[in-house]
Amino acid sequence: MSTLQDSPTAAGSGANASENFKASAAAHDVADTPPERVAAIVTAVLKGVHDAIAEYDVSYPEFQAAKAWLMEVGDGGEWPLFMDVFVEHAVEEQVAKSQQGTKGSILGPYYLPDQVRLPAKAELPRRDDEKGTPLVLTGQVRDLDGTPLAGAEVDLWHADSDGYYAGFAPHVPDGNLRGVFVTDDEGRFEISTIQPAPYQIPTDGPTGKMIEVAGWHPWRPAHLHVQVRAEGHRTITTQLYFAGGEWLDSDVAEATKPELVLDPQADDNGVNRESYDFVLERG
Ligand code: MBD
Ligand code: FE
Repeated sequence: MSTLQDSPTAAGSGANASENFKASAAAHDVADTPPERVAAIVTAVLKGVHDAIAEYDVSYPEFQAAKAWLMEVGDGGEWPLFMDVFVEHAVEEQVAKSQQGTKGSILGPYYLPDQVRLPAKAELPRRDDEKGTPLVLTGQVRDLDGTPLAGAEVDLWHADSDGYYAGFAPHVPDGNLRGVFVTDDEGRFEISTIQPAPYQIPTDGPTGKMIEVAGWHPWRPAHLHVQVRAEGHRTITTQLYFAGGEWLDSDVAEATKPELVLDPQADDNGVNRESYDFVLERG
Protein backbone atom coordinates (compact mmCIF):
# COMPACT_ATOMS: atom_id res chain seq x y z
CA MET A 1 0.00 0.00 0.00
CA SER A 2 1.18 3.52 -0.63
CA THR A 3 1.38 5.87 2.32
CA LEU A 4 -1.41 8.29 3.10
CA GLN A 5 0.86 11.13 2.11
CA ASP A 6 1.41 10.07 -1.47
CA SER A 7 -2.06 8.65 -2.03
CA PRO A 8 -3.89 10.44 -4.82
CA THR A 9 -6.88 12.42 -3.64
CA ALA A 10 -10.26 12.11 -5.32
CA ALA A 11 -10.03 15.78 -6.30
CA GLY A 12 -6.58 15.25 -7.83
CA SER A 13 -7.54 12.31 -10.01
CA GLY A 14 -10.90 13.93 -10.79
CA ALA A 15 -9.30 17.15 -12.01
CA ASN A 16 -6.92 15.18 -14.23
CA ALA A 17 -9.75 13.10 -15.64
CA SER A 18 -11.81 16.22 -16.37
CA GLU A 19 -8.92 18.03 -18.08
CA ASN A 20 -8.07 14.98 -20.14
CA PHE A 21 -11.68 14.55 -21.20
CA LYS A 22 -12.09 18.20 -22.18
CA ALA A 23 -8.92 17.96 -24.27
CA SER A 24 -10.63 15.30 -26.39
CA ALA A 25 -13.87 17.32 -26.68
CA ALA A 26 -13.64 17.68 -30.47
CA ALA A 27 -14.21 13.93 -30.74
CA HIS A 28 -17.56 14.22 -28.98
CA ASP A 29 -19.27 16.74 -31.26
CA VAL A 30 -22.96 15.90 -31.76
CA ALA A 31 -24.02 19.05 -33.63
CA ASP A 32 -25.84 16.85 -36.16
CA THR A 33 -28.27 15.45 -33.59
CA PRO A 34 -31.72 16.80 -34.58
CA PRO A 35 -33.74 18.81 -32.02
CA GLU A 36 -36.48 16.14 -31.93
CA ARG A 37 -33.96 13.54 -30.78
CA VAL A 38 -32.47 15.87 -28.17
CA ALA A 39 -35.96 16.64 -26.85
CA ALA A 40 -36.98 12.98 -26.77
CA ILE A 41 -33.86 11.84 -24.89
CA VAL A 42 -33.85 14.72 -22.40
CA THR A 43 -37.57 14.23 -21.76
CA ALA A 44 -37.02 10.53 -21.09
CA VAL A 45 -34.14 11.22 -18.68
CA LEU A 46 -36.16 13.85 -16.81
CA LYS A 47 -39.15 11.52 -16.69
CA GLY A 48 -36.95 8.97 -14.93
CA VAL A 49 -36.03 11.59 -12.34
CA HIS A 50 -39.62 12.80 -11.93
CA ASP A 51 -40.89 9.24 -11.59
CA ALA A 52 -38.31 8.45 -8.88
CA ILE A 53 -39.34 11.57 -6.96
CA ALA A 54 -42.97 10.52 -7.07
CA GLU A 55 -42.30 6.85 -6.31
CA TYR A 56 -40.21 7.63 -3.23
CA ASP A 57 -42.00 10.80 -2.16
CA VAL A 58 -38.72 12.74 -2.25
CA SER A 59 -38.65 15.64 0.22
CA TYR A 60 -37.30 19.18 -0.18
CA PRO A 61 -34.24 18.47 2.03
CA GLU A 62 -33.48 15.41 -0.13
CA PHE A 63 -33.89 17.42 -3.32
CA GLN A 64 -31.55 20.17 -2.03
CA ALA A 65 -29.02 17.58 -0.82
CA ALA A 66 -29.04 16.04 -4.29
CA LYS A 67 -28.43 19.46 -5.85
CA ALA A 68 -25.49 20.12 -3.48
CA TRP A 69 -24.06 16.69 -4.26
CA LEU A 70 -24.30 17.24 -8.03
CA MET A 71 -22.36 20.49 -7.57
CA GLU A 72 -19.69 18.62 -5.60
CA VAL A 73 -19.32 16.08 -8.40
CA GLY A 74 -18.60 18.94 -10.80
CA ASP A 75 -16.33 20.86 -8.41
CA GLY A 76 -14.36 17.67 -7.71
CA GLY A 77 -13.99 16.89 -11.41
CA GLU A 78 -15.73 13.56 -10.90
CA TRP A 79 -18.19 13.66 -13.79
CA PRO A 80 -15.93 11.47 -15.98
CA LEU A 81 -15.63 8.97 -13.12
CA PHE A 82 -19.33 8.98 -12.27
CA MET A 83 -20.49 8.73 -15.89
CA ASP A 84 -18.10 5.94 -16.79
CA VAL A 85 -18.81 3.92 -13.66
CA PHE A 86 -22.61 4.21 -13.65
CA VAL A 87 -23.68 5.01 -17.20
CA GLU A 88 -21.11 4.01 -19.80
CA HIS A 89 -21.87 0.28 -19.65
CA ALA A 90 -25.38 0.94 -20.95
CA VAL A 91 -24.00 2.82 -23.97
CA GLU A 92 -21.46 0.06 -24.62
CA GLU A 93 -24.23 -2.56 -24.53
CA GLN A 94 -26.00 -0.65 -27.32
CA VAL A 95 -22.83 -0.48 -29.43
CA ALA A 96 -22.23 -4.19 -28.81
CA LYS A 97 -25.51 -5.05 -30.57
CA SER A 98 -23.93 -4.18 -33.94
CA GLN A 99 -20.38 -5.28 -33.22
CA GLN A 100 -18.88 -8.60 -34.25
CA GLY A 101 -15.58 -10.10 -33.17
CA THR A 102 -14.02 -9.55 -29.76
CA LYS A 103 -16.48 -8.35 -27.13
CA GLY A 104 -16.10 -4.73 -26.11
CA SER A 105 -16.27 -3.10 -22.72
CA ILE A 106 -16.20 0.44 -21.39
CA LEU A 107 -13.34 2.87 -22.01
CA GLY A 108 -13.44 4.38 -18.52
CA PRO A 109 -12.02 7.71 -17.36
CA TYR A 110 -8.32 6.83 -17.41
CA TYR A 111 -7.46 6.40 -21.09
CA LEU A 112 -4.66 8.66 -22.31
CA PRO A 113 -3.84 8.96 -26.02
CA ASP A 114 -0.37 9.12 -27.60
CA GLN A 115 1.49 6.72 -25.33
CA VAL A 116 4.86 5.20 -26.25
CA ARG A 117 4.85 2.97 -29.36
CA LEU A 118 6.44 -0.41 -28.79
CA PRO A 119 7.33 -3.39 -30.99
CA ALA A 120 5.17 -6.52 -31.03
CA LYS A 121 7.24 -8.17 -28.32
CA ALA A 122 8.04 -5.71 -25.53
CA GLU A 123 7.71 -4.80 -21.90
CA LEU A 124 5.14 -2.22 -20.88
CA PRO A 125 6.99 0.75 -19.29
CA ARG A 126 7.32 0.15 -15.56
CA ARG A 127 9.31 1.43 -12.59
CA ASP A 128 12.54 -0.33 -11.67
CA ASP A 129 10.88 -1.48 -8.46
CA GLU A 130 7.43 -2.10 -9.93
CA LYS A 131 5.59 -4.50 -7.61
CA GLY A 132 3.31 -7.28 -8.77
CA THR A 133 3.34 -10.76 -10.25
CA PRO A 134 4.86 -10.76 -13.76
CA LEU A 135 2.28 -11.31 -16.49
CA VAL A 136 2.95 -12.16 -20.12
CA LEU A 137 0.07 -11.82 -22.56
CA THR A 138 0.57 -13.23 -26.04
CA GLY A 139 -1.89 -13.24 -28.90
CA GLN A 140 -2.83 -12.37 -32.43
CA VAL A 141 -4.97 -9.68 -34.02
CA ARG A 142 -7.14 -11.04 -36.84
CA ASP A 143 -9.89 -10.08 -39.20
CA LEU A 144 -13.30 -11.77 -38.85
CA ASP A 145 -12.30 -14.14 -41.68
CA GLY A 146 -9.10 -15.15 -39.91
CA THR A 147 -6.63 -12.94 -41.80
CA PRO A 148 -3.82 -11.83 -39.47
CA LEU A 149 -3.58 -8.06 -39.13
CA ALA A 150 0.05 -6.93 -39.26
CA GLY A 151 0.82 -3.43 -37.98
CA ALA A 152 -2.31 -3.33 -35.80
CA GLU A 153 -2.07 -1.28 -32.60
CA VAL A 154 -2.73 -2.89 -29.23
CA ASP A 155 -3.06 0.10 -26.90
CA LEU A 156 -2.82 -1.19 -23.32
CA TRP A 157 -3.15 0.62 -20.00
CA HIS A 158 -3.75 -0.64 -16.49
CA ALA A 159 -3.47 0.13 -12.80
CA ASP A 160 -0.42 -0.85 -10.75
CA SER A 161 -0.46 -3.47 -8.01
CA ASP A 162 -1.94 -0.88 -5.61
CA GLY A 163 -4.74 0.00 -8.04
CA TYR A 164 -3.37 3.37 -9.19
CA TYR A 165 -3.16 4.70 -12.77
CA ALA A 166 -0.30 6.80 -14.19
CA GLY A 167 -1.57 10.27 -15.06
CA PHE A 168 -4.18 10.19 -12.28
CA ALA A 169 -2.06 9.52 -9.19
CA PRO A 170 0.85 11.91 -8.58
CA HIS A 171 3.17 9.25 -7.14
CA VAL A 172 3.04 7.12 -10.31
CA PRO A 173 5.37 8.35 -13.11
CA ASP A 174 3.80 9.50 -16.38
CA GLY A 175 3.43 6.73 -18.91
CA ASN A 176 3.82 3.94 -16.35
CA LEU A 177 2.01 0.77 -17.44
CA ARG A 178 0.80 2.42 -20.64
CA GLY A 179 1.93 1.66 -24.18
CA VAL A 180 0.95 0.87 -27.77
CA PHE A 181 2.21 -2.46 -29.16
CA VAL A 182 2.40 -2.83 -32.93
CA THR A 183 1.70 -6.36 -34.17
CA ASP A 184 4.28 -8.21 -36.28
CA ASP A 185 3.93 -9.67 -39.80
CA GLU A 186 1.67 -12.40 -38.45
CA GLY A 187 -0.46 -10.01 -36.41
CA ARG A 188 1.10 -11.29 -33.22
CA PHE A 189 2.13 -9.57 -29.99
CA GLU A 190 3.83 -10.57 -26.73
CA ILE A 191 3.29 -8.14 -23.87
CA SER A 192 5.25 -8.30 -20.60
CA THR A 193 3.76 -6.49 -17.63
CA ILE A 194 2.57 -7.12 -14.07
CA GLN A 195 -0.80 -8.16 -12.65
CA PRO A 196 -2.90 -5.10 -11.77
CA ALA A 197 -4.83 -4.86 -8.50
CA PRO A 198 -8.57 -4.23 -8.23
CA TYR A 199 -9.54 -0.56 -8.51
CA GLN A 200 -11.28 1.28 -5.69
CA ILE A 201 -13.29 4.39 -6.46
CA PRO A 202 -11.77 7.18 -4.31
CA THR A 203 -13.69 7.13 -1.04
CA ASP A 204 -12.93 10.78 -0.21
CA GLY A 205 -14.87 12.28 -3.14
CA PRO A 206 -18.58 12.73 -3.90
CA THR A 207 -18.89 9.53 -5.98
CA GLY A 208 -17.35 7.50 -3.15
CA LYS A 209 -19.55 9.28 -0.64
CA MET A 210 -22.69 8.40 -2.58
CA ILE A 211 -21.59 4.76 -2.83
CA GLU A 212 -20.93 4.63 0.92
CA VAL A 213 -24.23 6.29 1.85
CA ALA A 214 -26.07 3.83 -0.43
CA GLY A 215 -24.33 0.90 1.28
CA TRP A 216 -22.66 -0.33 -1.92
CA HIS A 217 -19.00 -1.26 -2.42
CA PRO A 218 -16.61 0.94 -4.42
CA TRP A 219 -14.63 -1.77 -6.24
CA ARG A 220 -13.90 -2.81 -9.79
CA PRO A 221 -12.21 -6.19 -10.34
CA ALA A 222 -8.57 -6.12 -11.50
CA HIS A 223 -8.48 -5.45 -15.23
CA LEU A 224 -6.38 -4.60 -18.26
CA HIS A 225 -7.71 -1.91 -20.58
CA VAL A 226 -7.13 -2.52 -24.28
CA GLN A 227 -7.99 -0.64 -27.43
CA VAL A 228 -7.14 -2.51 -30.63
CA ARG A 229 -6.91 -0.48 -33.82
CA ALA A 230 -6.17 -1.63 -37.38
CA GLU A 231 -6.51 0.28 -40.60
CA GLY A 232 -9.80 -0.38 -42.38
CA HIS A 233 -11.24 -2.05 -39.28
CA ARG A 234 -13.58 -1.06 -36.50
CA THR A 235 -11.67 -0.22 -33.34
CA ILE A 236 -12.35 -2.48 -30.37
CA THR A 237 -12.29 -0.96 -26.88
CA THR A 238 -12.39 -3.58 -24.19
CA GLN A 239 -11.10 -4.84 -20.84
CA LEU A 240 -9.66 -8.16 -19.76
CA TYR A 241 -10.32 -9.58 -16.29
CA PHE A 242 -8.88 -12.44 -14.22
CA ALA A 243 -10.63 -15.68 -13.30
CA GLY A 244 -11.24 -15.98 -9.57
CA GLY A 245 -10.47 -12.31 -9.03
CA GLU A 246 -12.20 -10.38 -6.29
CA TRP A 247 -15.24 -8.28 -7.37
CA LEU A 248 -15.47 -10.10 -10.72
CA ASP A 249 -19.14 -10.85 -10.05
CA SER A 250 -20.03 -7.47 -8.56
CA ASP A 251 -18.13 -4.86 -10.59
CA VAL A 252 -19.44 -1.45 -9.50
CA ALA A 253 -19.15 -0.37 -13.16
CA GLU A 254 -21.04 -3.47 -14.46
CA ALA A 255 -18.48 -3.83 -17.23
CA THR A 256 -17.44 -7.50 -17.07
CA LYS A 257 -18.37 -10.12 -19.67
CA PRO A 258 -17.60 -13.84 -19.46
CA GLU A 259 -15.73 -13.75 -22.79
CA LEU A 260 -13.27 -11.24 -21.35
CA VAL A 261 -11.99 -13.27 -18.40
CA LEU A 262 -8.39 -14.51 -18.59
CA ASP A 263 -7.09 -17.45 -16.60
CA PRO A 264 -3.29 -17.06 -16.64
CA GLN A 265 -1.20 -19.98 -15.42
CA ALA A 266 2.13 -19.56 -13.62
CA ASP A 267 5.16 -21.05 -15.40
CA ASP A 268 8.21 -22.53 -13.60
CA ASN A 269 9.58 -19.03 -13.03
CA GLY A 270 6.44 -17.71 -11.39
CA VAL A 271 5.46 -15.73 -14.49
CA ASN A 272 1.73 -15.73 -15.20
CA ARG A 273 1.12 -16.56 -18.85
CA GLU A 274 -2.01 -16.28 -20.94
CA SER A 275 -2.91 -15.90 -24.57
CA TYR A 276 -5.79 -13.88 -25.98
CA ASP A 277 -6.61 -13.07 -29.60
CA PHE A 278 -8.45 -9.98 -30.81
CA VAL A 279 -10.83 -10.24 -33.75
CA LEU A 280 -11.82 -7.06 -35.60
CA GLU A 281 -14.54 -6.53 -38.18
CA ARG A 282 -14.00 -4.45 -41.31
CA GLY A 283 -15.34 -0.95 -41.31
C1 MBD B 1 -11.57 2.44 -13.70
O1 MBD B 1 -10.33 1.93 -13.60
C2 MBD B 1 -12.33 2.06 -14.74
O2 MBD B 1 -11.78 1.20 -15.61
C3 MBD B 1 -13.62 2.54 -14.89
C4 MBD B 1 -14.43 2.11 -16.03
C5 MBD B 1 -14.14 3.42 -13.99
C6 MBD B 1 -13.38 3.82 -12.93
C7 MBD B 1 -12.11 3.33 -12.79
FE1 FE C 1 -9.76 0.87 -15.22
